[in-house]
Amino acid sequence: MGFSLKKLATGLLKTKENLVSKIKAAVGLHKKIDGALLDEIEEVLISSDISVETSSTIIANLKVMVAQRGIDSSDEVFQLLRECLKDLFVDVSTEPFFASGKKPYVIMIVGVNGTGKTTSIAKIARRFVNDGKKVTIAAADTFRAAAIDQLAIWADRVGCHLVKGQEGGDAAAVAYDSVQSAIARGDDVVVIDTAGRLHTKTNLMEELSKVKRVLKKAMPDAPHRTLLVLDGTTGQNALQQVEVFKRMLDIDGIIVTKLDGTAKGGAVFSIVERFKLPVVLIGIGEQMDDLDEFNSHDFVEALFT
Ligand SMILES: Nc1nc2c(ncn2[C@@H]2O[C@H](COP(=O)(O)OP(=O)(O)OP(=O)(O)O)[C@@H](O)[C@H]2O)c(=O)[nH]1
Ligand SMILES: [Mg+2]
Repeated sequence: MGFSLKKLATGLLKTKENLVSKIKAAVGLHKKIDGALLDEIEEVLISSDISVETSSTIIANLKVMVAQRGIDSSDEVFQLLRECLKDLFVDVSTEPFFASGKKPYVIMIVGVNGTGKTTSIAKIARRFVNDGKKVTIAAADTFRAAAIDQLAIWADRVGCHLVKGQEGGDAAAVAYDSVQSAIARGDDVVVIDTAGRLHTKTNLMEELSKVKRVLKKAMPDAPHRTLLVLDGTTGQNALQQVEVFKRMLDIDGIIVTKLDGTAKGGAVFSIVERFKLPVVLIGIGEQMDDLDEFNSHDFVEALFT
């Protein structure tokens, strides 16, 4: 499940360089694990866009580990830190994304504009199609004609159904139709694209809530996933987006895109630690196979090996 370690390490190279090289440098300057070394490591964590709060939690956990195990040589701090970072994910539930008992499996994708919603949808649809599934994608971003056209091009390339409406039309109606027609055709998966920007933020949240409500009329337990897309290059700023969307929409997982283009990948740790929301998928490039399931163990390993 998820990317190979090699591909992941290449995709995360910028974050890896930022985080791990600096920690190595700090460890090189201190023989023992003492307050000075831990302070330096904390600074490095913060500089890789792990929030101040999460960094301080990590260091506190690290201190406990050091004391409990009676470790004092700085060489070992690397291994302990790996464990501490992996521990951040233990309370967060994860279920495989590309397998579901639901038919159709309805996935609603939300997020502010430009974060990578539409291209992630194309990648998701392609993966399901490759797995032999019948897929419908819904152009419920009716705010811009270009958004509908972009999705239509992807549907064509990927080889899946497209349900769309008019520019300026009712997004909830498009979403409803997509599920109804997928049921009628016996499709396995429905992925719904939504607007990232409307005239106001309140409009956007109201529209997205309505899409969600109306979906239930087509299929009572839909959407089975409501995933928020975050642009990895925005680092910790993405935390505010989680805050807003989570409050309004009952988000059940996160997609972090563009991790290939940033040294701020440490933000992933803060998102999980603060909101206890699973990162379900990550994007590490623009090709179709550059989106895959997130695996916390591999994520940490790719950064540290
Ligand atoms: N390098 C890189 N680029 C990505 C990744 N994911 C998406 N992109 C790029 O990000 C840009 C924006 O992606 P879109 O999918 O159009 O974003 P959107 O959220 O649908 O945007 P709006 O419809 O304007 O709200 C595109 O140029 C994508 O190719 C990724 O994982 N890595
Ligand atoms: Mg889009």
